[in-house]
Amino acid sequence: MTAEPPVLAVPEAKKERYQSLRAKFREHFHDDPAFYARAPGRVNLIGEHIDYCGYSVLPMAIEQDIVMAVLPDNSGAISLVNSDHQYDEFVGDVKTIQITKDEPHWYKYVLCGIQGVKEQFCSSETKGFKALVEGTIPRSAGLSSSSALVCCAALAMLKANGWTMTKELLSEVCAKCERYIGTEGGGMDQAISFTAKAGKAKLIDFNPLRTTDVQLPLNAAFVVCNSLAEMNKAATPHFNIRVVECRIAAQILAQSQDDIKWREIKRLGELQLRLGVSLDEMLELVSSKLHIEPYSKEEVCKILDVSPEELAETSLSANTRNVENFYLHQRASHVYGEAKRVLQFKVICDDQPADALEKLGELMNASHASCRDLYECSHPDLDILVETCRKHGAVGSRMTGAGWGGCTVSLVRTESTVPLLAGVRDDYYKPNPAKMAKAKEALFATIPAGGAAYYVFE
Ligand code: ADP
Ligand code: NG1
Ligand code: MG
Repeated sequence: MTAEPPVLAVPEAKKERYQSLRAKFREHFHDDPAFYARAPGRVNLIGEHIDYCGYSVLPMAIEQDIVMAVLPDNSGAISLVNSDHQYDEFVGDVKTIQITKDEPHWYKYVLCGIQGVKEQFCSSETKGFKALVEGTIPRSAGLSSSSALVCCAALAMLKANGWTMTKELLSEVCAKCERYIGTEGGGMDQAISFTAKAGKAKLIDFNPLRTTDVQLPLNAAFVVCNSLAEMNKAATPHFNIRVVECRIAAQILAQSQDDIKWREIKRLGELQLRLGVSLDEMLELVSSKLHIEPYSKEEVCKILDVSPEELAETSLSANTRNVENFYLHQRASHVYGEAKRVLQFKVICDDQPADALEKLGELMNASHASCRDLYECSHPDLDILVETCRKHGAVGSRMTGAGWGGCTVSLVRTESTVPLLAGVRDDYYKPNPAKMAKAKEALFATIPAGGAAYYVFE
């Protein structure tokens, strides 16, 4: 995986959309775009909230994407307009980008991508660009619209300057620069957006980043249902609280070991590597060393022998400084259990036993239960949706993405897709006119789509 994102001809089926983007670009900028950049969203099949702990995840890209029509600007100006007029226009300069962690305005995700690329190339003549941005990924719904926006902006910035980077480096750069928005995410979303291959899911390993194609069973289909409960991850501390709980759990477990300095440990995965033991042994360690009752900040400080100010330095982030209770047993149990389920999922896909679908479905159901009960990142509507999907034929169903709203992903036998879609439409969307009005975009079957690329008209 050392290739750069490809330059492709706009496919026949997409010409109308790209022509319409070109028309909107002309209308706004009175010029033609030079190229188009596209980055897809993703649906995570299994491995939730474990990428930032260092564990492998198993997502696939979806057809829905962010596309930018782009024209380089030698003056260094960045001019952004969104085809969705709820988003304000933005004008700035590439030399003076500032990404504050207060309000997560849409254009800040674009600036993250630009800044990430800019940092890789020390040039005194950095170009900016004009871009018309259009997205079809449901927003704040766990399908990674934020990362698609960051990745697409990075592509635009690269090509506007005549620079190149491999997909692998882009994945790492974009994972890092999306954190400028304030969330301490892992690297799953950016890696799948850049490296996805049509028809395949991917196992993504971190440190170092590595991706492996996963062949899903041929009779397996996936259905995504958006609960329509929105959750912007950068606008609340929920996401970072989980990151911090995992970090403190790893540090307290490290403190219980004679030969490990807890300050050297930031992730649950690092601790397992240092101990050189299995995930089952890590689960036993959690059970024996971490109590079920929440830890108060005072107790954490006492165990680690630090002041609250020092804890803020070693373990907390800007928006989690005031958190007083940490559910360490539950969060660490989820992470080690979920990491194990990802590996089991991959083995089933590789071996394809006769009952592969049932086995994969069981793992997805167990993942949902763990997200709901141990990680507490589900939402009542997501719990209703997974039940509804199972009632209408899903062999497995779970929340996907960060949660607290957003989407479910359900595994279904290919021939049961249509009845599942119809049943969920009737039970979940139809009784509520506001939901029903959005059902077309909210409820869809999906197959593994291709990764980020540049497009040009031939
Ligand atoms: P997710 O990545 O799960 O969709 P996030 O909370 O991480 O959710 O990011 C959602 C944010 O990304 C939105 O609030 C918006 O700022 C930005 N965003 C996503 N898609 C678009 C788009 N098409 N146009 C403008 N901003 C977008
Ligand atoms: P979403 O839900 O797409 O914002 C976030 C993180 C992922 C991962 C998942 C939970 C970012 C950019 N994305 O995704 O890295 O941790 O939650 O599995 O922070
Ligand atoms: Mg996101």
